[in-house]
Amino acid sequence: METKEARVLIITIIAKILCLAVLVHADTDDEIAYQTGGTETTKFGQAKSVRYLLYDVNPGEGFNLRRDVYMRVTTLVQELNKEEPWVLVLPPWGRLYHWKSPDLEQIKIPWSTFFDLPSLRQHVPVIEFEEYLKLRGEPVIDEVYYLQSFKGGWTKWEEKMNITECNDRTGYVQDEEGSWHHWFFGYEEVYAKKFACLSYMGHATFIKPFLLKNTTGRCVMLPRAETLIHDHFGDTGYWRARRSMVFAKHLRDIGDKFRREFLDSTDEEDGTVLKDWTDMQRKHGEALGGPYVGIHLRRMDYLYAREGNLPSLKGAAKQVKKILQKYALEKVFVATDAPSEEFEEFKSYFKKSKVYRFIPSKEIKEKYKDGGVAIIDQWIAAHSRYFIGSYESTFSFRIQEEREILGFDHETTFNRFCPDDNSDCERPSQWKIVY
Ligand SMILES: Nc1nc2c(ncn2[C@@H]2O[C@H](COP(=O)(O)OP(=O)(O)O)[C@@H](O)[C@H]2O)c(=O)[nH]1
Ligand SMILES: [Mg+2]
Repeated sequence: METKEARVLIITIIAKILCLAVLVHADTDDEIAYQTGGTETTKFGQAKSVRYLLYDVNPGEGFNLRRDVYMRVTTLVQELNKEEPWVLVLPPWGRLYHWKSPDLEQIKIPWSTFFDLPSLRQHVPVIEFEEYLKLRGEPVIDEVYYLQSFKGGWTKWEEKMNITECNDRTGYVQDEEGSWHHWFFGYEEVYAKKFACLSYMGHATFIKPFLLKNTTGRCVMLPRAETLIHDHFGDTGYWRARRSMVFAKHLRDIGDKFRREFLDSTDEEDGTVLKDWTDMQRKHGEALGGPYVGIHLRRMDYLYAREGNLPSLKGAAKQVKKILQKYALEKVFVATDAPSEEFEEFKSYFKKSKVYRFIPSKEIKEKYKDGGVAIIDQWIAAHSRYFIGSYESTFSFRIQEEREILGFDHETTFNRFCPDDNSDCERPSQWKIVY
């Protein structure tokens, strides 16, 4: 009798401790946000609270390299989730060097402006920064590790990391109470509790043990995440991440409308109907594309940055005309960052063919900003029968990847403009999709 009572008592105590443990962990209601749904979760494991990974990229980097960094970070998040639940906090978009449109406030832009979040979530758990702030109930980031390269460069590549002093000015400043302040995407109220510089040479997942064992904060931020390199560039994992980065529907719709109205291009006729990315696996050549040549004519800072590797406007027109003839096409769609005078000059070299550029309405520009307009350009260019990109432009690379996903023949995708004095220039590398 006594022993039975004692047993009941012990069981009750254990149950209470377990309950308490869960309560202690669930200090905010964020666990609730990540229930997978359904009531059939009967297995009891150790209750682990969700942790958050936030990152940022070197302020000088453009939109399309940032997309690549996102992919590397998702590889890390996937690996972390094999051990305990981690959610990726999406760094708000803003203050990009190329986003120069006057009268537009281009900060604190959520990812949903540009990408389809449900699609991203089919790859890794993600939330917007503002959602994180709401869930957390306090504008705090627990630990910040500013990634930097090892001082003095390197002669031998090896994976290593070390908390060291900061090589450069980081922009993070500490107040009297010990809190750290920074631009933090324009959220002035946000502060960090801890800050350190982390010299790093390695793949993205090399930091995993450090995050699991050496950090305890609920939210860890990694500025300069471009320091993390791809674990496996171009493999199935790379392409899963890439495929999950589906553009927001409102942007695709605008691009599709333009294709229909000006370029005689519809998905049904062109073989480019989009499916849920997890079910979509199209063979090369299944996509035909709309009856137009799509080009990405990178100008502006590239005229200096890639001097000697870009054609003149006249030279570019000449190369396009050759393709129009070869494929018996009459229309050209131009995605470009060129000012209108340059576009007009380019257009003037065509006598018979029609040359189009997407010009956003005031409303579209205000709603979707320079970033959204650039995506619409990428979307339309990606659906062309034949694409020509600009030398070493990540903007062009992302279009080529989009075409790989859609199922175009390589011949029509991996092409670039040659400089005027070398019409036989090297073709871009062919990063073919794998499933
Ligand atoms: N709308 C539009 N913007 C462009 C185009 N090309 C470049 N840009 C802008 O310039 C930026 C170029 O930076 P980035 O994305 O890093 O590509 P990269 O510099 O060409 O490798 C883009 O993100 C756009 O903001 C274009 O064809 N159309
Ligand atoms: Mg760039």
